[in-house]
Amino acid sequence: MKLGIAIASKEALPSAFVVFRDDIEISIKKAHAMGYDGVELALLDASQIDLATVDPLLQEFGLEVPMISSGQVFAQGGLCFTSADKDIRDQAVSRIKDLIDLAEHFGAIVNIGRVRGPIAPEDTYADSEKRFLESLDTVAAYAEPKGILIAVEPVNRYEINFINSVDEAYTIVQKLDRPNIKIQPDTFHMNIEDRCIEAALVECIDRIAYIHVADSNRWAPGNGHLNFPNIINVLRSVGYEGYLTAEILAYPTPDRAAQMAATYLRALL
Ligand code: LER
Ligand code: MN
Repeated sequence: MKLGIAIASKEALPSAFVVFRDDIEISIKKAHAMGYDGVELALLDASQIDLATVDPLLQEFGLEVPMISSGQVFAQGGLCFTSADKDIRDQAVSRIKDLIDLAEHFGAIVNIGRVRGPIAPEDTYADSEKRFLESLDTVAAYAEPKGILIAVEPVNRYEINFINSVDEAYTIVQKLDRPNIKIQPDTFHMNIEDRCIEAALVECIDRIAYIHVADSNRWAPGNGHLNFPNIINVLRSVGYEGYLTAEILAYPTPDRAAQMAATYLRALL
């Protein structure tokens, strides 16, 4: 397993949930110094990344970009896959396609988190799910010939009312015959939504491509009551070789949070 850390630019929306919010050069240098293998880029749109700047830095510090996350696409303008407004769905799909093009450059996975959209009060689960699946199918079909995986992230009920548990995500993505659609569990959300974190990870392992790690209080792993030694042993036993990426509150400071996560997780790996 490899270690990642979620980062965004200084201009990122407050809702971008990352540890480092800084010049990408500074974040890459720090991530390398702390022992991370990769940086997850939280983006509003693909134009935020200047490859002429980023590529040499990644090469110099030996880091990968394993994931491009898309939460800000929803947070900024409410663009999402469940919207009853076709124009909003089309804009969300188009923004994700741009992120897929960028992901192809890095060989990164593209995350579908809050951009999946909520179930609106006037809407039904069935209609929302149908629109979500149509959009997901479109972006996965676009990503497939590029060799890019799309990872649907279950997010807890206090943030969104659709696809909360890993079980629910698994059941929904099985409805499409697309092997490049995966699931991206986040241990913080799983602690709220899943009956048993370890059991859900084992049951859904064939679809799990990437994992966000945070403790029960969303601090760096090791600061709450999740049993990370056990979670990591279970993942190892089922052959998981992907990323564990720290997506944690930047407490007490971004540097301290990032270093605590790296030190604690590296010792377990
Ligand atoms: C995104 O990865 C996530 O976990 C969300 O909770 C951010 O709001
Ligand atoms: Mn997450």
